[in-house]
Amino acid sequence: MNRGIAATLLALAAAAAQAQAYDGEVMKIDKAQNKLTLKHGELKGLDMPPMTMVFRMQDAKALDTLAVGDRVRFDAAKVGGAYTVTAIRKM
Ligand SMILES: [Cu+2]
Repeated sequence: MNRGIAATLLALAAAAAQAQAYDGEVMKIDKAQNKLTLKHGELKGLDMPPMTMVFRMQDAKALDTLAVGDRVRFDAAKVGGAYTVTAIRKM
């Protein structure tokens, strides 16, 4: 296989692996600190078992759309050493 094509396929596979959305439940919202506490299931992309933990929000305005007890789907990544919610929506 052409090396350029192989590299492209690897990049696409990596992007697909990172694009998965996770299930969670909102436990606490801290608008002043731009933080969100989620109870989440396994996060395969981050190699993390189910737990309750605090995330930083990439988009602070998203906190205005959430309430404690909401079930959500979200994406997360480690950004600058901090676990960060990169996208989130109510179920
Ligand atoms: Cu966690």
